[in-house]
Amino acid sequence: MKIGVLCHTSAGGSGVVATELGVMLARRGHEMHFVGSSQPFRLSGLGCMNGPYFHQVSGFAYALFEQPFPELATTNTLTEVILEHDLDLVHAHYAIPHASSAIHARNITGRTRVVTTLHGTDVTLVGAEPAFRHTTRHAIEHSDHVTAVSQFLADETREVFGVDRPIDVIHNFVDAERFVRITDPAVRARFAHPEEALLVHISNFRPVKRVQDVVQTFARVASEIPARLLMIGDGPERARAFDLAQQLGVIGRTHFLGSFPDVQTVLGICDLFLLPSSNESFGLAALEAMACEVPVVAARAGGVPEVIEDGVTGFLTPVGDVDMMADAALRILRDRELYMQLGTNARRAAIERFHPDLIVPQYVDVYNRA
Ligand code: GMT
Repeated sequence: MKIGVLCHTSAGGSGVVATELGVMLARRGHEMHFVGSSQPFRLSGLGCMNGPYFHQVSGFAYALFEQPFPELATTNTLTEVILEHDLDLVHAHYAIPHASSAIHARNITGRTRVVTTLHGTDVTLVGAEPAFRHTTRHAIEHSDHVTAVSQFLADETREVFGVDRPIDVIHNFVDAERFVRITDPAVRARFAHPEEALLVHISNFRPVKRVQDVVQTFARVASEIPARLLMIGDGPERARAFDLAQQLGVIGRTHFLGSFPDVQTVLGICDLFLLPSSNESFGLAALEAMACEVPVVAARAGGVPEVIEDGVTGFLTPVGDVDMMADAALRILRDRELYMQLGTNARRAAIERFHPDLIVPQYVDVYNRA
């Protein structure tokens, strides 16, 4: 099949899923064409001889315009790609603006079909805002096919937008060959002493991620056992998290590593992943940790219980309860047998429930139906 892909290109789960899926489909012989203002964050280094191909959106600045029109420019470039490459369909990741642009390009060309995947904040946060609710609802209603990354998100979409259309639930997946435990002590020694527990958090540091809960939880853990924290990612809450780590006296043991695409080079040395989000449609970063045999302590929010089984692959705690989160973390880190068991279970779940060989064919099936 010839497939166009629209996604957010900066660091973020939906762009990561779009990229990983595009790469998997290219390896399976599909012709993948990404269209965007810049190359997706994780795409460099992952492609192969057969793509995915990347088409840069061409913009046009004109003094009369108060703001550029990125959606129209995307629609226009996508239209060119549909016509030049005779695309069978466009897969839009995130309802707005991508599904809207794809629908517009479909209407212009009178060809192609639009499959939209809802990822989370496009429904729970941004799309539900009065500023976007009509355009988001239109994008969901007028896509040829809609998928959601969790049952929670599919249900939430129907409730928030009152839409009554089929939404296929297709969970996210993880490449379990790339995301593995790293046993080389030299890699771990770059971040922690052998006796220290290594905790990690990865996100785009938006308010919904509650990164201050990560720091508070870590401070409680570090007051009981030798430990370090890796904070991977960047975003508006980073400075507040940094200040809090200073206030709580744990800045010397907290490493803000910034944002980088190949997180598997670090995840596999960690002992525990913290995910305290107030809402999370799925929690892809937690799944990537699980594949690396890293147990997760997460807030019981949104679709997270569809990924993490409480007491089996990690622990779930109420949103905002940092004491409980720290207790759960300490329970795991103090009990070697429990830690090993949870880590083993986590990787097994990642392989048995979220392997690309299980998930990618579900998308191909949706494409065929569309
Ligand atoms: O994590 C984010 O806030 C980024 C966001 C995105 O759209 O890029 O992530 C959402 O999509 C991911 C991939 O499907 C999910 O794993 C995340 O749970 C979801 N984030 C939220 O629901 C907050």
